[in-house]
Amino acid sequence: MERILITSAIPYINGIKHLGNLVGSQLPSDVYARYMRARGHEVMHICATDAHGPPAEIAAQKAGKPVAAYCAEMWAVQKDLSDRFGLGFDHFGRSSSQRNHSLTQHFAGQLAAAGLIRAVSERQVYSPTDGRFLPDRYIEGTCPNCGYESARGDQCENCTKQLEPTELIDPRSAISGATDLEVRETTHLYLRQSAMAERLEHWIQTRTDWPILTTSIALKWLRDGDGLQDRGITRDLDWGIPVKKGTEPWPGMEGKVFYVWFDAPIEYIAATAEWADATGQDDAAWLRWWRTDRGAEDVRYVQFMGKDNVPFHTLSFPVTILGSGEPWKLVDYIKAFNYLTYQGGQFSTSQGRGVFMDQALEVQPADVWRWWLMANVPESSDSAFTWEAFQQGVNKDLSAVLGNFVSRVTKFCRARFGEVVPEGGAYGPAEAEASAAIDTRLRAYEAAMEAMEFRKAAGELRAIWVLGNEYLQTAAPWAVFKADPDRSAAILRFALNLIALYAAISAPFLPFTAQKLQTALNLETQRWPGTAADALAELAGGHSFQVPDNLFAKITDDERDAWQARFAGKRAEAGAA
Ligand code: B3M
Ligand code: ZN
Repeated sequence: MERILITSAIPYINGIKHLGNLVGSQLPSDVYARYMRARGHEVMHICATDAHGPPAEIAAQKAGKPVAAYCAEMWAVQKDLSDRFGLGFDHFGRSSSQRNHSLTQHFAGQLAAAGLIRAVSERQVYSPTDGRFLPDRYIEGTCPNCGYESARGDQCENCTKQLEPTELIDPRSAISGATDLEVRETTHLYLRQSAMAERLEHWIQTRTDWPILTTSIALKWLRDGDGLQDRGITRDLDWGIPVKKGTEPWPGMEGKVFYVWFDAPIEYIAATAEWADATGQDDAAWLRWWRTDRGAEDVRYVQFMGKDNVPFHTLSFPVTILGSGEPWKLVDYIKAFNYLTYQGGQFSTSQGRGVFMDQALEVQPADVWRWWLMANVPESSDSAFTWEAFQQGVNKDLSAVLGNFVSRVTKFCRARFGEVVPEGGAYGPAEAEASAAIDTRLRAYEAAMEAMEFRKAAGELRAIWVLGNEYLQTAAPWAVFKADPDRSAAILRFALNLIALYAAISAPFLPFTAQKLQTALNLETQRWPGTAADALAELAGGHSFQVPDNLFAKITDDERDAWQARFAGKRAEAGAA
């Protein structure tokens, strides 16, 4: 038994996440966590909302709410959706927690003591009317390139040109519309990442088991251009974690907060502490996951994220960890994902393009989405969501294969033998052959899951479902029933055992369906199968069951077209900022 710490990139608080976000970290992380738990490992599975940064402030302002209240509300919305998608985190925290305040300030203090922080004086736009410095995206004006009147200080949304706030014509504050903007001096703290470049490169080079996608992104940022840049870790904002040196004030830094990307990964640790608090445990309970001097030396730590998050997890966060000089756990393996595209374009939160988590559940149950998304997870390259592909995948794999198998077996059994595992007959060569084939696939499925090759794993799982259908088709219990009812009984007993096996091994991908099957079969626990032959002899004759409701409805062409039309445009502003 191993101890495995699993974290998923923490989604920004501003708005409901789309399916591209979901499949890029939280969903695969859940599938992996469920699998590892099912294999008997001790798992700590952590996620949270990323509560800070200008997007949170802007979204709150749009919603006309104080930012803390807005974040509390959106946290509840995201937590609810996370539950409804079956994402089984041990704790779904928030980066604005008191734990994260303390830990972030603690790390900053440690880094300062190690000489890894320097103060830099900068010139930045200040708005006397608003009484604050304005981040680039809080400044609006006319685009010098295309004349668009609501261009932002960092980029023009209309022509996509990257801008400096000083290039805008007639600049104004996006908060108040004030035009009396001026440039003022302000001091910020910089993390001396450059001083850690060699240590980082050595650490990355020795991670020989990392996937190429992760290592190549990390090394690119480490070596390209001028190498690893020092990074500003403070901002002139109201909303965020106040800059402190541990518990002490930081002279000159009054009224400033830490940069969102400084405190967000620390929330992985803080959320584990929040978990201990929420479950009434002491510090030792979470430190044994995070401190190698407090029991975490044998923990394997795996992170899940989209590829755009890789630099922050291979460079910035490790600088924080290593630079602290304390024995915090470093990540052992980073699983990064490419992008899912939507109908030939991009999923986009800002443009409301694609399908969002709440909408998805209005048209299909969570397991259907979980299956399709994981069977098409953008692992080695981007992958494409289209409504045609979704319809095809769902109908073929779930409805025609798994759903159909369960329905035929349970209904035929009920009709001929009642809702009870039939007793007569014995397994013969057909069952031995099916067991052997399933065994081979099962081991391949396990190997793919261990290696976090989820697309391949989904393929193996599908192949195991298919083997059941093929067995049933050939054994044909309905055809032999009249002449040889005992043989028919043995076939159904084997097939009902297959359903129990499917419940166990499908649970990481289809937790709700697995639960339904488990209930229908009156199984108390879901045990991971050893050999297929053993597993398929587990349910003995006489064990009662109930025919479950149809597991998956076939998606009709009309439904597909209706959804495609419904999700063709921009989502109405419902929490999406
Ligand atoms: N919130 C970006 C994202 O959701 C960011 C991840 C933080 S992980 C510490 O993609
Ligand atoms: Zn423009």
